[in-house]
Amino acid sequence: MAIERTLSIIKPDAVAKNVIGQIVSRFEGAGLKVVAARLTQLSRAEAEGFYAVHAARPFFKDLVDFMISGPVFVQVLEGENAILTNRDLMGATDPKKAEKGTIRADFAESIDANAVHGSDAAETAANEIAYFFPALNVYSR
Ligand code: RTP
Ligand code: MG
Repeated sequence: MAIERTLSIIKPDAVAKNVIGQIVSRFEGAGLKVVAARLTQLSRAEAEGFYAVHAARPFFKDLVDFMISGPVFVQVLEGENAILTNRDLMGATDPKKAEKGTIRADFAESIDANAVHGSDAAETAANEIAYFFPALNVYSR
């Protein structure tokens, strides 16, 4: 299996609930390492740029409004199959459809306030990591 990196965001709802540590523990428990991290307040332009792929979707404005409603915890996770491992830990986009024991099933309220983001493929992971972290601020260990 390949060692990969993926971008994870703990969204404003989960930061407000004070469960950053509980969510990071799940990543660590699955063998993923945090190799970059920062708590930050996204600007509207940053959030729009990050979710540009969804710009034409009807939920885009609500999504951006939500992502700038409070600080987010952005991090790079590294490990075997990190992209899929993270998506499995997150669960389905809609927490009502997410499997028991996943982060979204346990911490998310709705499809809009759904606790976490995770890159969905190798190319998006590379782009999303570069969007938030210059290469010299990512620390393999
Ligand atoms: P994310 O990008 O945040 O990790 O979520 P995802 O891959 O599971 O879902 P995606 O299709 O990329 O959608 C991005 C975010 O937009 C919101 N959304 N709302 N109302 C809707 O039908 C709808 N569909 C998506 C969700 O908050 C989702 O996380
Ligand atoms: Mg997505």
